Amino acid sequence: QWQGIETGVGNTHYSGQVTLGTSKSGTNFTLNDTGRGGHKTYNLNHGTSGTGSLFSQSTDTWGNGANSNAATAGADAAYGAGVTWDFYKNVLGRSGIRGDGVAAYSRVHYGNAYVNAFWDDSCFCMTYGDGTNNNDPLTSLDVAGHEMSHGVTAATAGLEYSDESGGLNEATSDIMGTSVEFYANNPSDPGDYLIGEKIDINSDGTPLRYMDKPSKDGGSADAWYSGVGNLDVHYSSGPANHWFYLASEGSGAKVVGGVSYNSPTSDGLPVTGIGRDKAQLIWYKALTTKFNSTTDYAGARAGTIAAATELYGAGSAEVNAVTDAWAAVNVGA
Ligand code: ASN
Ligand code: ZN
Ligand code: CA
Repeated sequence: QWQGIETGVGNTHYSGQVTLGTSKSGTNFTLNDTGRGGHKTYNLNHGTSGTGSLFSQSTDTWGNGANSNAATAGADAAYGAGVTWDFYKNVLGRSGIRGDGVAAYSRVHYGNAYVNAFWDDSCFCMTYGDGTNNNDPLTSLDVAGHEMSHGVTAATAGLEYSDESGGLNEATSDIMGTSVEFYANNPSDPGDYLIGEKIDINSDGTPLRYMDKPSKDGGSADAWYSGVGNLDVHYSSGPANHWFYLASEGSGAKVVGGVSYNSPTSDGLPVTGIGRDKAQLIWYKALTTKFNSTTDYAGARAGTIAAATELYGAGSAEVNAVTDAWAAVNVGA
């Protein structure tokens, strides 16, 4: 399944031991995944510009799981890019971020103790900081899937990164990043409806965001209100993240993969979930065929209902769940 000219072994920090697509260059191996559009992983070695150097070494075993080994973050990033590629290709039928079969590239060890990761459309590349004390690299699967999905949004709906469309842009990345994490089915980082639970970004073990009840992060909105678009986009994403959880799993208390969730509804009415696979397909179809740069929450409701109607038919359980989940986050007709 993991194609490349060579098949390497990655000893990652977050995802255990994984298989990586690599290449041979002279007597060295490189982190160049030719089976997935030619994705390359570079070591910025604490620089902040250019590409640094392509990971290259004499053996095809990368990293040792510890952050003191520079190739460990490289292995996590290469794995994250590979799983994200496979998710889009195998689940959604999209070949690469732009859909043209061409891979992005990734850079790790950006700056010094830099606590962020970011997608940049101008280089068509993905960059990861090393986190607090250079000890919590931002290279977990959900973060990788989140950031690279910003590229998919830019190549499709083009949701502007402000106001309600900005919240929908962020939510798209959380929805797809979580979907990537579930798709990987990796026992070291099982799928969940939490964002960034592996990277200890708050230095207290808590995740960055919670899709079942977004307000648990102290800033996100659980439901839409007039003015939600004035929040930071990582908080105005809340209602759409919550919609995704509710449409997938339904309301109330539930344990998924060993994690306990308890998702409230703003209208007090229950929502019956249709499962994550259908919810992510509906969101992706809406993103790629219904949304545009200025889509707001009302437009997201209309777009996802239209997408669900095309996929499953008018009056279907899926259309009802999509509609009920929007009502549950205070987005009505
Ligand atoms: N990690 C952040 C994000 O993807 C970077 C940013 O603020 N754009 O949202
Ligand atoms: Zn983002
Ligand atoms: Ca997660």
